[in-house]
Amino acid sequence: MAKKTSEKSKAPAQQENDKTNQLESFVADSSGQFMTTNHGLKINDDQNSLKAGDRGATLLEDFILREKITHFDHERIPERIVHARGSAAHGTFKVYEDMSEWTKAAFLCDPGAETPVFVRFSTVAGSRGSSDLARDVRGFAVKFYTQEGNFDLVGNNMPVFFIQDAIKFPDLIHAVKPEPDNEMPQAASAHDTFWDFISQMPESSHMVMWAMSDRALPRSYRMMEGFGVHTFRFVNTEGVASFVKFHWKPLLGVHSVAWDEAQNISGKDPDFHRRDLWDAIEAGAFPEWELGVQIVPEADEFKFEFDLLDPTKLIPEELVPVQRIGKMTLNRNPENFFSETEQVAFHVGHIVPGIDFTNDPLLQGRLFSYTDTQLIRLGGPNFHEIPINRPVVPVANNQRDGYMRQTINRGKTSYGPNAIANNDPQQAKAAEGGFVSYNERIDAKKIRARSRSFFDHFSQARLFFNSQSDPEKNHITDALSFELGKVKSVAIRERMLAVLAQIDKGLAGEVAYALGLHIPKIALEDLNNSIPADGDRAEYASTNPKGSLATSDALSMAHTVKDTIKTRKIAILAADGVNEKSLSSVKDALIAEGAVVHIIAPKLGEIISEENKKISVDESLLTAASVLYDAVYVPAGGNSVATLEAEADAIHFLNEAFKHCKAIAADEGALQVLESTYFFKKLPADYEEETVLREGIIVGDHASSLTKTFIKMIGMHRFWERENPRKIPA
Ligand code: HDD
Repeated sequence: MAKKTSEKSKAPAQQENDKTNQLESFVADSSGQFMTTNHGLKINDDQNSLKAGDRGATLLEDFILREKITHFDHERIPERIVHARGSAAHGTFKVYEDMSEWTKAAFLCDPGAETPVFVRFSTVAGSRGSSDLARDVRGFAVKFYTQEGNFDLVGNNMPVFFIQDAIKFPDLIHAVKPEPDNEMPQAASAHDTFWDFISQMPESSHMVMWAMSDRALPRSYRMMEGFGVHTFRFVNTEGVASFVKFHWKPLLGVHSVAWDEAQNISGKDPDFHRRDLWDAIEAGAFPEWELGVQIVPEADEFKFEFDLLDPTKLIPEELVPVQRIGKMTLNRNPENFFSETEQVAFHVGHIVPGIDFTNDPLLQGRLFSYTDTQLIRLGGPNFHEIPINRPVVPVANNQRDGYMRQTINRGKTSYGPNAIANNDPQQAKAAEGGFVSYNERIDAKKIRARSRSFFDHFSQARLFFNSQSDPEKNHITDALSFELGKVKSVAIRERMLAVLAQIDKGLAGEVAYALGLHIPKIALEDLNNSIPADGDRAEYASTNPKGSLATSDALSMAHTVKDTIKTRKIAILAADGVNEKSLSSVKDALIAEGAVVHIIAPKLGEIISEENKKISVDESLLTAASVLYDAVYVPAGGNSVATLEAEADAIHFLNEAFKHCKAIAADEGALQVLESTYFFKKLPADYEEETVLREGIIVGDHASSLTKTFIKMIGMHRFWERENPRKIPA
């Protein structure tokens, strides 16, 4: 079991105060126990309420009924205003090398220390019950339970944000959430209010490019990058500070699904990402990320074309490489969704000595919001006492009372200074680990304004677009055409086209074509940020410099890890009469490489092979769908092949897998099945062995190189290049 593996690997001292053991003391297990009321009274009958006679009215006296119904009536808490839909897991983090040159954060200075973590992934806009596959930003929130208190890295799977100042956050969220009159659409940005807002917020341009890219459609939470977004500060023991951007790099690479596929998955399995994370951890295939940092010495603060404090900008990895400094492994699923995943409270303001804030105006506003929101969501100021939120180190202060207080504070004093209790609890000196804010010099006028260094709203949007592969660019064009196609107002569509024209005229032209519109001639000054300061809009004029970097490889998923099939889901289509060797040899080889293989047949139960062997079926063509798999294989066997060839659902399965650019393999004895598909006649005439890796389709002898090539193809994830030239109806 996953749980045992993670516990076994820990040193005994670590086990004593780590998070898993702390949580264990709160776990309730009712096996072998009598059922009781919440006050411990054994219940004799939980099937019938107390009545006046067996057909009589229910009596108010029935305290057992009342307790049960009252608790039930109050079981829901408000969902998060954003990031309501989420899934989480426990794990550990270890730094590779001592980082004390840059930071005194103890968990980053001791390669021997294993820090427990709890990580929650989420979508932003949808409600708790919405689909995992919405086109959306993904939250990537990590709680490190360090020996100096909790450090929360509350990031996203995209390195920038829509807005530069937190005062615009409620507007952004009101615009993207379902429209207030009819509560539509759910978990989607493809509607008028979102694009109305965005088209008047040129500062969103960069983030919009990310959100319209395939990054918004991850294949798995395990295959997403994470980013702290803001520039933070590292501070070392000498008090020397440097700027730092945090990254999470998934060891499985960064991969996405296609938009059409995402929409289908939303119907076939709206829990797709949740299930994927859960299943991988249960199977012991623990997801891993490396923590990366981009460090900029303070002296270099003004060395860049953009402002380090502007959260709509990233630092290109070409300018400041990402150093991989540690690894996070998720190795245990929560015991209880509500108590852990729902009640966890992250806060961007939970930092530890050695890490500090910058004056990024988005970060500064977040510092207020996260505690405030828990007061309503978790019902009061004691949410830090909920088991999942407790630090692993002792908590001692003079805060007292409040709803649902759990701690029984001993003694008379809840103030300081006090003489009665010798001034306990005491303040810690910096040398004793007391937190001291970075001594930043600030000499400024109090003013509502934005720095001119924030006004370049387009050059990094263009850098992102130009860095994409051709298929990725096509997907962005299609995504914008889809989203703006759902917008009813022509004026909003046109304004957005004018914004896109500032990023890339070709892109704007293609989207305009799809919308049946022309790009309007709107001057850059008129695309101003819509915050009028003293009515003087010119103060907020966007600028659009060229930008010195043409492309950045790190921004395209085309350059990601493509050499593993671990945890990939492969479908084998088969029916009675399948050739056992043709099926098993490929299946076994895939499993040996860490893939998950399902046999899909016309009906559930078993199929009988040519050799009269029973093979159990995992899914039927009715319960399965190609969108839930990464690749598909058709084994040989006369009757099986004849059945599949005549089975519309099997042919649809293959056509759809082709449409979504997945690897497809067939034993040469099953060629007939492929010949019945749409895509087969679309393959190039010169199609043969050498073109296999371009097209992602292989027909061969299961006993020769077929399996090896198929494994290589699956590792490549998708064959996006074939998407446009070989479009098929499916
Ligand atoms: Fe936020 C939740 C990430 C800007 C206000 N945010 C929340 C979560 C993530 C982020 C991952 C979910 C945490 C969880 O799983 O419980 N938020 C971000 C990032 C931002 C950002 C990366 C920009 C860089 N957020 C942001 C701003 C504000 C908020 C500017 C308000 C001024 N965020 C919240 C919140 C939430 C939240 C309302 C909702 C639930 C919660 O906090 O606990 O306070």
